[in-house]
Amino acid sequence: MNKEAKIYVAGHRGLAGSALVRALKAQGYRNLVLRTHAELDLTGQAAVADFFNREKPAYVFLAAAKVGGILANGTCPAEFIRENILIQANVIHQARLSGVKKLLFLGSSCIYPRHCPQPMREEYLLTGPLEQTNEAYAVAKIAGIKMCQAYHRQYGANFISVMPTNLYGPGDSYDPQNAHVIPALLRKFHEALPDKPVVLWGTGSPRREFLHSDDLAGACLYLMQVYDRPEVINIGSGEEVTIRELAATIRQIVGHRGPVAWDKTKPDGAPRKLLDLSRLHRLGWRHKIGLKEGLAAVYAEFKRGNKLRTRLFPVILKASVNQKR
Ligand code: GFB
Repeated sequence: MNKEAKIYVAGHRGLAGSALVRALKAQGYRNLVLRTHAELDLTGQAAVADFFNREKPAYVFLAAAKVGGILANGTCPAEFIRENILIQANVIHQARLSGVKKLLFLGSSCIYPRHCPQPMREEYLLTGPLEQTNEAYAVAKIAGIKMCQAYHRQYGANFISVMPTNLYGPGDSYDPQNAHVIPALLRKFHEALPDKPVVLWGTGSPRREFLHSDDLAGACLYLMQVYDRPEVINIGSGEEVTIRELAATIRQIVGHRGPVAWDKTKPDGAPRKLLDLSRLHRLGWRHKIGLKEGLAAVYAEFKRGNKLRTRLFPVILKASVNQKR
């Protein structure tokens, strides 16, 4: 990828996509093509075909997806499977038709079987049943991987797939019901009242590996330069904690002193999802941002965003009152 190459980042407002744009700009890539959801609905076949015919990007980072935490996955499986399959099918197919030189597809560590040996090696894909809480999302992501591999085999397309572990970072969703665990806990502890327990979900015993989105973006740019094989490649930190340990760390960062309760009627999800990173490390990439450091930075960003919202709120309110007049 030279610095003038036309690069399309699909999903540039999301957690992964926004980090990719920051990393590309920081490395001097000047010719980025970006479209918001309102400008281009990636589930629409004709609109995506038209976009690729007009823009003809040379490189594509496919970071657009419908994503959410454990509860969102459980309550809206139809949306997760439909939207993700449509987005992937449209973007991957049109990328091939319009002559894209290389495409990087972002999968997820939930593609591996629920009872996968740990750490999870790339070759364990499709060796056992999936975790139920996010099966629809995982099946869609597996379809995306298989589509990249099929286009590689049949057409010689240089389409690669990466499997990130659980991500966190700036610009995440903080929706209490739909968010992933890190933004959900940051918000819960931040908004907690001193005498009421903060209610967390499940038993706290599942283990998760977390990676900052800026590290993910660094790895993706690196792999775009050095990796051309159809086999999937894991991206993670190797840093694993239990949800209980994660909660204790976040509680400390936020400075919360009140009680914590665990709602065991909510699902735990996969007991463990630690990625094997041998392939990535052999290629010469390692993460830089430690979990505690990353969490503190994200909490600082969350507080800045909150302040901004509180400051803007009276202005927005006044404007809407004025509009009604
Ligand atoms: O991040 P998370 O929603 O998704 O939840 P998964 C991780 C763990 O945190 C689960 C627990 O064991 C939750 O029960 N948890 C505790 C909480 N309190 C909370 C809370 O307030 N909110 C949330 N969200 N969790 C996702 C998949 O699985 O992983 C996605 O559903 C995707 O499809 C993503 O693959 C990477 O790690 O369980």
